[in-house]
This record gives sequence, C-alpha cells and structure tokens, in this order.
Amino acid sequence: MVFYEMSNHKNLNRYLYLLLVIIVIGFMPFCSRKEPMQKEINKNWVFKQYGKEEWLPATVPGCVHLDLLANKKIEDPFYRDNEKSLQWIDKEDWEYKTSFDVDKEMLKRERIELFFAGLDTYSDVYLNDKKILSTSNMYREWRVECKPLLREGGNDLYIKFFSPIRIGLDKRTEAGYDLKADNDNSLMGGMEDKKVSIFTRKAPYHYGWDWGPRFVTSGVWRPVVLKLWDEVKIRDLNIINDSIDNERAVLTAWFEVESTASHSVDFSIEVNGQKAGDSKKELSQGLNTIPVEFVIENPKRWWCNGLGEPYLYNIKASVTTGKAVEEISLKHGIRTVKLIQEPDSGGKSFYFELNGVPVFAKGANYIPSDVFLSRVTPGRYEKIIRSALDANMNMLRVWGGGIYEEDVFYDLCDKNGILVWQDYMFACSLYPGDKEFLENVKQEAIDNVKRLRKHPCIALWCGNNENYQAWYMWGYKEQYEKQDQALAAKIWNDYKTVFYDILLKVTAKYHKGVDYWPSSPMAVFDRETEYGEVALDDKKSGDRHYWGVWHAEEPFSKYDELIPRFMSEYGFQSFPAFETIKAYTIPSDWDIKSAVMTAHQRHPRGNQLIRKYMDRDYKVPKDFWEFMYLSQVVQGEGIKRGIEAHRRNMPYCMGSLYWQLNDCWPVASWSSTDYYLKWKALHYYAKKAFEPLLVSIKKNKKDTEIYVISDLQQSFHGKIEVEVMDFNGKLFYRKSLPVIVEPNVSRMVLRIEDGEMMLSRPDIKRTVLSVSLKNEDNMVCAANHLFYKPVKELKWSKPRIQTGFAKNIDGYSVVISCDVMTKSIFLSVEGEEGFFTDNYFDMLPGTSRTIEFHTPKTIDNFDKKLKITSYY
Ligand code: BMA
Repeated sequence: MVFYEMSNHKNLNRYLYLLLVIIVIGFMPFCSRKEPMQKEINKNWVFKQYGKEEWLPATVPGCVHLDLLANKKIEDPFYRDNEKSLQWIDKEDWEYKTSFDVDKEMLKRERIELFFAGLDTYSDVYLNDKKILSTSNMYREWRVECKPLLREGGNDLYIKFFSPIRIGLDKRTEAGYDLKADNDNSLMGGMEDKKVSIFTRKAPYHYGWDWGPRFVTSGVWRPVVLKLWDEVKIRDLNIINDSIDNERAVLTAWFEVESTASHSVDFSIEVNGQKAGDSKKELSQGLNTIPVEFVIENPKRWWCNGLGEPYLYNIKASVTTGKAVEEISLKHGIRTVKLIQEPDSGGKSFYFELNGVPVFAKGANYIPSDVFLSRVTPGRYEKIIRSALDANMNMLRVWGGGIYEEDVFYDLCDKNGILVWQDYMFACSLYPGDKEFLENVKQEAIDNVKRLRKHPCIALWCGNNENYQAWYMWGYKEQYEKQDQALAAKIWNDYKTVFYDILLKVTAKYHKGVDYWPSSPMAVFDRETEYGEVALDDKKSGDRHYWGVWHAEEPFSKYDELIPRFMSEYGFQSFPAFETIKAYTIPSDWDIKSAVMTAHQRHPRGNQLIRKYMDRDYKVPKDFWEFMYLSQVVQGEGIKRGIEAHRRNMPYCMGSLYWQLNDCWPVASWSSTDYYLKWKALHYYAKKAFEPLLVSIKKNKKDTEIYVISDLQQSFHGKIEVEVMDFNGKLFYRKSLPVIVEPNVSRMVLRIEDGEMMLSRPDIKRTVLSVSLKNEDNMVCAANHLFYKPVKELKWSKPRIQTGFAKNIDGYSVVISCDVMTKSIFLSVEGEEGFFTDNYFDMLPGTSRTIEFHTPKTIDNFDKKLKITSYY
C-alpha cells in the first residue's frame, strides 16, 4: 500500500509534506526559543485615602502628594507656604489599585512574577484579593512568584500604604528611647519633638532637612513589572576585571541564573558585537552562580572627566536552553579605582587612584533632585549631570540623606566620566539596632550594591553622613551617657554593627575592588580600635567636612588655612535665581523677612548669615533683588576661595567637593544650581576654579604668591604674565616669565614682594592684580585677578558697559566691553529662558569679551530685553 501510494506522485508529495510538518513541529522548540517577556503595570491605577469613598486616577510610578495635586485636591506644595497645610497627608493610610490583563499564552509560561522596584514604604500588597507581600523599606526591591494566583482576563493588584508616621511612632514607643535626628523637622510635621524618621528605611530628607521641605510621601515610587519566563532567568550579571594590562584584560562574567529544573545551558558573552566567551553548563534547580571567563585584547580604559575618554564596552550576555533564551545587554567600563590611604610625611593620604593615576576629586555633593522623586525624569538627570560635566567636575558624592539613585543617574555618570562617592542612606542621626532593622538594612545594602556595582563610576561606598561626627562632636555621646550609660553603650554598639560590620561586609563581598569608608567625615578607621574624637578633627588623614565658614561664622580666609587631606563638604548659602523666586512667591513676599521667604529658607540662621558675610566684604543692598543677586556673588567668591586653596595644596589635599550641587525644591540653600536647574553664580565660579589648568593667587602678609595647578597628564609649557593696574587700566607693574608645569601638580611659580609691586601706593583701593597663563602660541589658558582690599572698600567708578549682539544658530552672541574695572557683571534676558555661557564675571578695564546666550527661540527686541547688572 505504501509502495503503491509512493508510486503515485501526488500522494508522494503529500507524504513528504506531512513528514516535513512532523519534523518541523518536532524541532520547533529548538528553533524558536521562548524569550522572557515583561510588561510594566503602569496603567489604570487609582488611589484613595483609606476610609474615604472616592477613587481617583493615579500615576505609577509616583506618590500620593503628586496624585493629590494632579487631582486638584491640594495646592502646589512648593507654592508660598503651602507646605504647612499639607502635613496631614503623611498621617493617613493610602490605597492604590489597578487591574491588568493576562491572556492564555501568558499563562502557559512556566514562571510569572511581579517585580516591585520600589514601594514607599510600609505596604501590604494583594493580588486578586490574596496578600502576596508586606514591605518596610523603600530602598529594597521585591519579587513575588504569582502564577498560581493569576487568571485569564483581568487581575486585580491592590496596595495599601500605611502612614510612615504612625508606624514610626509605634516603633519609637516600642524602642522605649529616643534617637537623635536633628534634621527631622518633627515640629513642621505637628509632632513636637518626636523624631520618627530613623525607625523607617525611607529617604531621611523626606522628613525635612536644612534645605528641604517636609513631605513624607507614600506610594509606588518605582516601576511594577510583570515578568514571564521559562526554564532560566538571569537574576544578575556581575563582570569582574580579573587582571588588566595594556595588552589584555581578563574578565569574568558571573551569571546568577535561576533555573526551574535541571537544564543543560549555553552561556555566551559578546563584546562590541563580537563573540568573546562561552561555556556549557548543567544547571540545577534553583539559583546557580556560573563564571564565564573572557578576554578583551588591547583594552581601552574607562577614564573620568579630564583624564580621558570614559570608554564603555557593549556587552551582550545570553543563556540558552533547548526551549528558552535570555539575553541581557549592559555597558562595562574597564578600570581600577582605589582609595589610597598610605602613611606619608603629612600623615596619611586620602585620594582616589583611577587606573593607577592619582585623581584630584573636583565636584560637589548631590542630593535628590526633587522631594517628589518620580518627577525627576531622565531628561532632568541628564541636565544635572551635564551641569557637573560643564563645570569640569569629575566626582559627585551621592549624599546619605537621600536615595540610592536611579540607574539612569549612574548611566549618565558612566557615560560622562563622573566618579561617584556613594553613601549608604544614613545621615546625621542615630539608628536602632534591633534584629529586624539590621536584617532590613543588610538586604537593602545587598539590593543596592548588586544594582550599582555594574557602574564603573562607583568609586567608593561610604557608611553614612556625619553620624560618627554627631556622636563625638555634636554632644550626642555625652547626652546619652548622662541619661543612661548602658543605653549609650547600646546605641554605639548598634552603630558599630551597622557601619563596621554589616555594610563593611556587604561591600567587601558584593563589590570587589571598590573600597568602603565607614563615615564621612572621619580621619582614622580601624575596626578594632575606637578612636573617638581623634578620628575626626585630625587634618592629617581621612576626609573632612569643614563648616567653620558658615555655622561658626569664620571668615572665608579660613579656607586658606584649614587644608584637609580631602574636603568632602564645605559650603555657603545663596538665594536662587529671580525667576525661581518668582515661581513660588507673590510680589508682597519679596522681602527676605516675609513669611514666604522664611518658609523657603530652612536654616534657622540662614538669611542672617548671608547678610553677615555680605556685610563683611560688600555694601549690603537695600533692594530685595539686588540682595538676591549679591548673595550669589558672595557665595561664588567664597567657595572659589575654598576650591583654589584645596587645589593649591595638592597633593596634600586631593579632593574638593562643595556642598551642594542641586536643590529638591525652590529654596535659599548652599546649592550651585537651583531647583529649576538654573546656574547660580557659584556654578560659574566653580567651572573656572575646576578648570584643568588653574592660576591661583595667594596674598600673604608681605607678598603675593602665584600658583599654577595642572590636572593635565602632560607637561605644560608657556608663560605667566602679571600686571598691576588701576581701575582705569593704567599699568604700574608688569612681569612675564616662562613656566613649565609638570603633569598633575600644583606649583608655586612666582612670589612677588609687596614692595616690588608698590602696593603701598595710595590708590591701592583702585588697584587690581591680573595674572594670566599663556601657552606657547600666546593663548590665554587660565587667568585670575585679585583686589588688595575688601570689595566694599574699593573705590569703584561707574562703568560704561557697551554691548553688541548677533543672532546665531544656538541663540545669541553678546559682545560686552567695559571702560573701567567692573565687578560681578550679571546678564539676563527679561522673561526669557536661556543659558549664558558665562555670568557673574569681572572685567578688567578696557577689555571686551563675547558671551553666548543659548536659546532655541528668536527673541524680539533682544537688545532691549538684555539686562546688565554689575556691583556698581
Ligand atoms: C552637611 C550635610 C547636610 C547639611 C549640610 C548643611 O553637613 O551633610 O546634612 O544639609 O551640612 O548644613
């Protein structure tokens, strides 16, 4: 029969066709491997206050304050002093729910899980009315296997958030003792002196800070994702640089793979599109850790800004079984980074070495960019990191009172060569030490170290911000000891458990090659020894926060004297840009003593201190707007002095991170860019003071010293030109001399006696010293100038400032010229958004320069709108 049919052509074809179908079907699982699938659950969310009836639309990721605002249930929290009337929100419980579809195909997948990237903070999560999760830490990630609970069609996800304040109060009662947390603005929260922030693993700054409002949020602050997969899932990929030299880098990709059963699996690694490594392994059911070694020939290093290209390799890693394939892509930087603490003639060094090159860290402290975190879009992050880069920074310190930042933040730092000093999220407080708390902290640390270790930008993990200092220097220790010796011992023991044990071990275990420093600031750390105060104020080692300028009202000149090994914080306040102030005030608020201006100044003596310092060096303006402008000049000049002093003292001092880069709402603060990302005077000053080549002038009692500081990796050949002139440009003294500056050094290149420059002349109050560094082509590479008297004592003449402008593709070029010495020229274009490439600068007599104003718009009457202010 078969033979018969086979002899029939038609039937033969049919037979072959059938055979083919059988073969294809039989082999299908091998040909079309299933890829994991994921779907973000970000639609159809609604929310309501627990106990109320009305469900309202909600945004996820987001938070309750923003949802209330979007539904017009509350006024803008940042406007005027609305903050006060919104404190009820954190005392309530809030419910969120949505429903999402699951189809037949999806239900066929072996595993289906819900992944919560961040829930803020205490919540119970229900899927189709079954409780699947309870959370207690906004910094942790949560994953729940949920296939058995899912059904075809709509599925209900419901989350109840419990008031972090109420739970905090319960925990405080349970503990039976108070923990210090000076920045927790419990008073604003209507809770008298009951501080509860420390009991909850939630961003400390939400409870108020000396630059931030108090908005204790609740909500789904990071994405919720439904993940579907079969057989294998890559839980983590950690690429370790085992050895690096110029010829080759040997790396290991450590796969953490979950397998549903025993599976035979192929691992593969591609580097920049080329296969670089593979391996065949038998996986057992559960979690498997598999190393796959690979090599990169002639590796390109990842460098920080100023030292080279922050080169990133494109890595593709995959795991394939007979039926399933999973592939992930990431960027990888090849670099070594070390915190070098070695005894030297001055004490003990404290600097970062990148690929063997000592790096002078130039940068600032970073706080979260909004009190409502989900508002910080990738575009906003990009602008912030761009501002750091444009100001010649190579390091940001992610400060411990905020959050472990979003991935995009670190991606941008990787891409732009910005090193990150990463604090763990503990600041200026003492914390509990019960078992549950410690376990929670440990898991939080593991989650975040594993998430962030992919980034070459991470240069250091630091245990906390100022907790150590608080204990020894702010009187915390004495207060507790007076109250109860045993309690004091317990609290300090709890401190050591977290910072000398848990976090130290998590960092060492999960982030090989990156160092851990228990607290900032700290001078000496030895796990076995208790150094106490000694470990703090010692300028011979460790890092330092110097706040004598500001809190202790010491003069800016102290920056010249107090030179630490690494300055990780110092700062001075100013008011934000005019347009920023206008956005949160009405004209009747325009008085620094008004209730609204006071509400947007969180340091108790802030305005008073700004005025005090201003009065030391400047004539204090009566006009509100002039005061705002001058506050920025004072801040810029002051911090410039600090940065220059630190850089002059390189390599003794190897870092200058001022406090702070940014704001989380519109406020008077230490920031150099305001909430709307407008550059304050300080940011322009910092850009110049952080230039790779810097000329710095130091006036001593009887002479003036001129330094050249170079972060360049090759020698600089050129000349120094010194001129002393009066405010009309009449020259009294001139000197020019050739200089050679070696790579990565600070050199005093010239010392001039006062007599030589005739500084005893009567018109010293109309005299300026100008120094420029020129290269061999006679181009100015760096310049600086100095007055010999405080600005308020100088005899200024009214400048004639002339301007011209031309439209260009990026906006406008503005040419400015001044007949006489002119101080702190501030350019603005009324009512128009845009960016000046320089601002708040001084101009020497009889000079002119061109500044760009970047704007995508054509502005009518540009010349009329262009406003020029100067100190005069
Ligand atoms: C530093 C920081 C912050 C604070 C700032 C200004 O010590 O660590 O806690 O906001 O001072 O006071």
